[in-house]
Amino acid sequence: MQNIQKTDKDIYAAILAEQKRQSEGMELIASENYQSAAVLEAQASVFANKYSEGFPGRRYYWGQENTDTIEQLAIERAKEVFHADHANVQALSGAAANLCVYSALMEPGDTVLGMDLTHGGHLTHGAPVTFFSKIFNFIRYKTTAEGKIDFDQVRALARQHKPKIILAGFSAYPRELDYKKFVEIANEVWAIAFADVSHIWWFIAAWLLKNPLDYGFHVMMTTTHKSLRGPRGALILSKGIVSNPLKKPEDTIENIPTRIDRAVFPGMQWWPHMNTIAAIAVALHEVQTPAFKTYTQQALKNAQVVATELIAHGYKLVTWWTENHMVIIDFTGTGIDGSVAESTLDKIGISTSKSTIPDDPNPPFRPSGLRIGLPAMTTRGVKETDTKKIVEFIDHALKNKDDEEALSELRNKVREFCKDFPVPGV
Ligand code: DSN
Repeated sequence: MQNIQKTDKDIYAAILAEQKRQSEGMELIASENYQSAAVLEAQASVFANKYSEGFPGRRYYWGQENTDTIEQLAIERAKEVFHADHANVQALSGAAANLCVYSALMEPGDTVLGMDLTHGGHLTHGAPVTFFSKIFNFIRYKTTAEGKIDFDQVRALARQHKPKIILAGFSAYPRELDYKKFVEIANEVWAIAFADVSHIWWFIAAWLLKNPLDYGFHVMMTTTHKSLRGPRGALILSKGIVSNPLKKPEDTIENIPTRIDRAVFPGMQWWPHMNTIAAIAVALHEVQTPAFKTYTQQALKNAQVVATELIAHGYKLVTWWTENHMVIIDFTGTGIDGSVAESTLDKIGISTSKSTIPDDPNPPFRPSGLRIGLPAMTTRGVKETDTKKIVEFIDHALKNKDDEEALSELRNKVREFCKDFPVPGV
């Protein structure tokens, strides 16, 4: 950073301060992770200088021989990793990608059946506060009181509302999804099956969780900055000929890839960020290494150690287990809520995120749950024994939440612990 240091002291100071914050703190927000030095280099490359609207071989400006190379590599790598017939790598984020998928496959007013935000779904799956929900009609399925998806309800809502899209995907759900059941229901009502696997795609890439595209899903989306450890962007992946869910002869499934590309450009986004696409290609290359598989296996072990240890310390968990990288503590009846837990842990340098639980008796800004995720700390090298220590830090902090002295002592211990686990790229 010699150049920023010389030209912009304020931003340089802020970058150093953020490096210190990240290094001295423990990142347990389930959607956060660290990009490798190679990914950061690709993002900071000269591809940031180029306008490249269009797709490889079909651009509007000249000088695209190198942008075509990187985008084609990103596409080919994404298709290989995800068993997809088509990949669009241009979406600027997960939210933009979801909007592109909706607009590619539906008309305004059409219906999407997705998971309720307060039961683990995502804002962009139709939360009433979003602009998306003014354009499309979102119907929401929920989980049972035990926290698992209620497929009887999914089927009943699908029969009643005849959605164009049935969406499987979540932001706070610690279990694997039953894609076969989703596809059965989608086929029954002639809906497109769309999976948002942003949180879990790394397990899919490493064959630790099922790939929705192998189970008859038509479209799948993932962000690239969570477990992929790539830049902030998204991939939209789809299959070739599977069935004809849109019913009109001109709308065969072969058109889904074309519709998605058109929805991204010229429909919604116009200019791709080529430096981001270069970094996505680098991250996808990293995913294809044996080290990445070892990383995902370790993350799963770490998350399961957190679940076991929290239960041993007397905590209640949504579904009492995890099959992915996240654990959700249910604080109901304990006199504490997710918001208090989040701010208490922040005081000792541990970042987590409050979360609703199924049928949460509390409002969303003060929900009863806390989501803890292991992707970032696993990237920094924590193993099972370290993970047990992390649970002890959490437990001590929550049991001493009003004791500032105890919290300050714990803050120092967390800082010491973090010294053994450096942040990549710092
Ligand atoms: N912000 C992400 C999460 O925490 O799940 C989702 O976009």
